[in-house]
Amino acid sequence: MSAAETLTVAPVGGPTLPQERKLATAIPGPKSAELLARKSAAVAAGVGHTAPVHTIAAGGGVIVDADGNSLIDLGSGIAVTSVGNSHPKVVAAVQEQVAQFTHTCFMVSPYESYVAVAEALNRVTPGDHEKKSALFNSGAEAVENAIKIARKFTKKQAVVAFDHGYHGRTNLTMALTAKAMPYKSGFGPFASEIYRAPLSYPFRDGLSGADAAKKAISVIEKQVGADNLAAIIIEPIQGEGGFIVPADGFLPALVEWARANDVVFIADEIQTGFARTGEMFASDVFGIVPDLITTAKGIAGGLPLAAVTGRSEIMDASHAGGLGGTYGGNPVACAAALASIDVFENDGLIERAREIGAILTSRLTDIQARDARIGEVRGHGAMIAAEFVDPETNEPDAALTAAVAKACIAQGVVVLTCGTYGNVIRFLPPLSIPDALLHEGLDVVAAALDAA
Ligand code: PLZ
Repeated sequence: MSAAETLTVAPVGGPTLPQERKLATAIPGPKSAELLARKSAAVAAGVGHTAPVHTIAAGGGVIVDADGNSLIDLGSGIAVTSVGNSHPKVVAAVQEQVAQFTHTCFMVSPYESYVAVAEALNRVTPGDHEKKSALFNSGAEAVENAIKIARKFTKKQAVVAFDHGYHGRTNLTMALTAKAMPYKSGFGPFASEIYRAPLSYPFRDGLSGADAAKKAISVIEKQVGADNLAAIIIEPIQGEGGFIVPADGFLPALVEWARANDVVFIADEIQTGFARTGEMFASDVFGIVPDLITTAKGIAGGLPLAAVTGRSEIMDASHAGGLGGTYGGNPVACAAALASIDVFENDGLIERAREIGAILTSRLTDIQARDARIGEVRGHGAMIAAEFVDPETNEPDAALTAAVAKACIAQGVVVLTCGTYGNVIRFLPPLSIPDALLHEGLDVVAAALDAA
């Protein structure tokens, strides 16, 4: 039985929802419109939304709204519900834990599930060296802590991030993030000692991995200096930046340079982690072993949890009390993570991500073959994107991208855009989506592009 079949017949929670696209009303329907009116009256304007719906249930490959619409989910709440929404094993683990105790603060009186999550992360992350982990609440918090840990270990301060990189919305992570609008504009001043290097972006720079790495290393050596540099942080495949897959050899060359220069190499796998790319981690796709790895999103089936995992000597450099937080490694989130990691490892989800990737890639390249406005289809596993361009000039076409995404949502298919130039549609379906629903979602995308 495939992973998708297992999940669609599961006995509890969201996955028992009918796996269908159904439009009962226009989107938004009246109940969704009512919630959105309350939202604009009560919720800060800075908190946006992609699909104008009042969600009441989700599971398998659908999101159901209060008006009776059933939308195909091709975004997984930004790569979070990879195991599927309300996966039965996650639901059971959470219910059991929530009835036992909800919180003690791990720094006050420790509990087993936190330790078990750390052990699992030390085991499943790339490399067979001795590792340790620390748990946090959000991706941004994990990134902040990875930087703290690297600085403490190296006794150096500078950090290099890359063009198109995304690392979060807190002050330090805004500084690491490349794109001004909407993430940084007006929110400065930003943390100091953050520098930016050029990325390998084969579709736009035409460089080999070796040449792109040479260029990046030259910028780092000339503008920062290895003696000042604590860490390099990079998403092995960029997420918000546009699902940019670096050319072969780029990441290994950076890792090699970092190791030779006592610079901590941090892979931000918050979006790429946990089977998403058809490997447990994207670092495995490129054959690299990072010193530290940040994880979040897919780790706990929708509950807030994040982690930093890495070489024991680096992780142990911080003094006792230097790392932590009230909620980091909350027991309910840890129970969800243990259940999710069990599903990733034992229910064929890596294989399923590859199957989904094969469908996405073949369908999107078919569309590209008859429509030159798709400049590139790229990604790995169930993390695939299409970059939209003006076919004459290759210039990014953000207006077309926005129009296609909007039309898809109106037709009951939730897609997410991304990219520095806003001209990429990314596909991140839950790994529990049935094939038929994925195909139907892509039919809608193709029709929306034809009509645009
Ligand atoms: N690092 C690589 O993808 C989160 C953010 C969406 P948090 N990406 C989605 C938005 O508009 O806020 C992300 C990521 C990578 C860090 C983060 C930050 O993770 O859990 O959102 O803090």
